[in-house]
Amino acid sequence: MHTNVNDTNYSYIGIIMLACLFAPVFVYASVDSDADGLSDEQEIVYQTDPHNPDTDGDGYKDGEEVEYDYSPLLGEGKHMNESDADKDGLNDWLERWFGSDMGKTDSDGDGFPDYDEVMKGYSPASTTSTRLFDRKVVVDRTEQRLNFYVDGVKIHNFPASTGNPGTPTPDGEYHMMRKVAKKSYVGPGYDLPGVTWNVEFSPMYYIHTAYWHNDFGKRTHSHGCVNLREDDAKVIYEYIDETVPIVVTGETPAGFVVGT
Ligand SMILES: [Ca+2]
Ligand SMILES: [Ca+2]
Ligand SMILES: [Ca+2]
Ligand SMILES: [Ca+2]
Repeated sequence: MHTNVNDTNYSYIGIIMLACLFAPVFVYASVDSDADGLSDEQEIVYQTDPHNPDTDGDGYKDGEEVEYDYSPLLGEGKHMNESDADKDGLNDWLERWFGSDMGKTDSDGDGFPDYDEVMKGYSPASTTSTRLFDRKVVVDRTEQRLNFYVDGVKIHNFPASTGNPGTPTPDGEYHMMRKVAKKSYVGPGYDLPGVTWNVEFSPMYYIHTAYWHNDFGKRTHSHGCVNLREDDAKVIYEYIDETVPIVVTGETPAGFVVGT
């Protein structure tokens, strides 16, 4: 007996059709071992347990938590922006936004920490040396806060004290003119030596520390400068440069205190 040519062709076609039918399943299937809505690969990204549908044991599945920006690691109704799994200063929500690894402090392995790269406007997920992200400082006089934005996202929200009603911090858009690590402020009725982390943004107007009070975020307290806590002022001093707009907005509280 000889094999019918047509039969042979049909069986080849059948095999090819079967292969086409199953190939996508084998190639694209994403395994979710614990059926919590996150694939095993995503569980690596979110630092969760791929074999426990509720990693933090708070009654909500890992996948549900991530979908609504809750942390699958912390429980207690905490959001992703309150979790920093690798403790590198960039919370989990920001790591997802900037595409960096929630479990690594130097995601792209270029020697520069994720946090430093983001604060300087570079991508923490790519070794490209081009600055990718716009940055901005916004001083909100109404709320008495200083916010630091990268790529339109608020990285820091520091309590501040701006100028009192009689000597308000002037509104407008500025840029850093110079930095001075330590300087004295002397004027009518005040003599303040050894003030740290000074960033001049308009002639005679600075962002700086203020060791003589602790009213940051609560009330105005200056002759026009923007007062910050020591650690916060140091962050601004370290990461700001001439390319970062400093925008002063809002209204100076008439009664000195926020909300008045
Ligand atoms: Ca899973
Ligand atoms: Ca959970
Ligand atoms: Ca982090
Ligand atoms: Ca890096």
